[in-house]
Amino acid sequence: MTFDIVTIFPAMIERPLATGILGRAIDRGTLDVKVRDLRDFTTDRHRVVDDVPYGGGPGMVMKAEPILDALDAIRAGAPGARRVLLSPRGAVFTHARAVALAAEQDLVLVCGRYEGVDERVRHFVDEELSIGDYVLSGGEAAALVVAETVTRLQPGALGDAGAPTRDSFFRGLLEHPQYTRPEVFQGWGVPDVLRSGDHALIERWKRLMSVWRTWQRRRELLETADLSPEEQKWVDGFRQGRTPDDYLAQGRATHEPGVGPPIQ
Ligand code: 9D3
Repeated sequence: MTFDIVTIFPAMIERPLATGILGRAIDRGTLDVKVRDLRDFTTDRHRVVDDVPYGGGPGMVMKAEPILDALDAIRAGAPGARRVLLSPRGAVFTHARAVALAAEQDLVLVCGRYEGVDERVRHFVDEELSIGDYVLSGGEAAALVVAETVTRLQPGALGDAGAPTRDSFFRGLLEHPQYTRPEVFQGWGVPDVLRSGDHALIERWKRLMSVWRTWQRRRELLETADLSPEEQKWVDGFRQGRTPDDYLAQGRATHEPGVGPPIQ
């Protein structure tokens, strides 16, 4: 896959891309990223990329022409690339959109700055994406979010053999609690079930806690989550005031669904 990222701040993009999963994908040759300095596509002595807004108002607007010239130059190397404008007015980027973008061969990510981008740029991109309802100073952080999310979805991008399958198993639920050593930290223990060695029970506990967490923190996700009949039964129970304890009663090693109070 290739990414062409158009920005006036290449340095905001370069180091993060060279790090972690993205960096490894680049090193392995499965990902090629070109960061394009928008100012390289200006033709004036001062390399101007912005101008005052028609109709007045605060701040500056990004000019269309340098962006279009950058898109034309990129088309030479990646003719069919999908063009994405990162914009606070775009559709919100979700896992589903990431899956769609991950199926593309080439992506162009255009980062806006200032108060926004000349509206006519919209006619030359395939979609506009926002990463959420909060204000960034520009599209660079958003482009990194999209690049990392899409790269993770590429086959073989993750070192751990189990992780990619888990990702494609994304079911719209929050994760269960996780623990590592020590067994007691500052008086807080680890649920006994996780140390029971009973793998079927552990898997059931993980699913139950995943549904419970989602019920407690992101209830709206359960409307669209991909639930098994047993998981749906748990949700119905939570709706009637039941808690994970009610479902762990049989065959359970301890009384703790999650973390208990501090112990001596
Ligand atoms: C004062 C005018 N702003 C109203 C909130 C408009 C505005 C223009 C440009 C706000 C932010 C930006 C810069 N942001 C982005 O380019 C951006 C963004 C974001 O701010 N939030 C979430 N996703 C994205 S993607 C690009």
